[in-house]
Amino acid sequence: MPELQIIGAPQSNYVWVTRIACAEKGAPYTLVSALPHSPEVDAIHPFGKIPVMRHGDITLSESRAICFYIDHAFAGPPLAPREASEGARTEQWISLVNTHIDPLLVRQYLTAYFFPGTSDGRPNRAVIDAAVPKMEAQFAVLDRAVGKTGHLVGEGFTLADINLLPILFYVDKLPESRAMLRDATSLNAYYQRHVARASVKETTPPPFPGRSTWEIEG
Ligand SMILES: N[C@@H](CCC(=O)N[C@@H](CS)C(=O)NCC(=O)O)C(=O)O
Repeated sequence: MPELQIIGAPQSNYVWVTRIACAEKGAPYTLVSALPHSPEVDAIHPFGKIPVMRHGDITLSESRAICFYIDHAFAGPPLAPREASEGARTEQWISLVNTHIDPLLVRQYLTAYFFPGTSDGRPNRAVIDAAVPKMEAQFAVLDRAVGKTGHLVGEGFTLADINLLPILFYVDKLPESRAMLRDATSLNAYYQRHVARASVKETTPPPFPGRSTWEIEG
């Protein structure tokens, strides 16, 4: 079998999702380090985003498509239920995480800390302060969602959980969101339990170059 390559930067939550998927399936892969809009990424993603994937003649962009491929091309436990309603609920949560949770928690809030774009390089308080009330509402939704079974869908660990965990890892490192996570009892228990999974631990990215830790204190 040809080598499976996941191409992107390990700190990207979407790259991390595909790597957890590989680890859960037991699919061997090589992480090829590349930034968005680099030639190797632009050759595969029409808008230059990471991750992209190469497996022999097969190239793919978009984390959802890559995870579908990993789930169906390799042996190992299914990453999404094959039964219609639970499978659809998994897609629903992947979509909710990618279209609501990621834009607020990652693109807006986390970026205001790690890539603030301020003249002095300090966190962008205006962006953070605007995000906080909306974040509180999202934490409440997630807390309720995992309260019953400790998973986003049914009784098992699925691609829905895989999509959420990297985001929770990052919000656990920043002051306002860490406090919200700790206050959301069910979500915090869910996070602490699943962040200890081997597939998550073995793929956890190092801090951005030039930083020694992910943590930022308030
Ligand atoms: N819908 C894409 C989103 C990927 C994405 O936004 N990746 C970010 C890094 S986490 C990126 O490449 N950003 C560069 C850009 O937007 O130009 C997926 O699921 O793979």
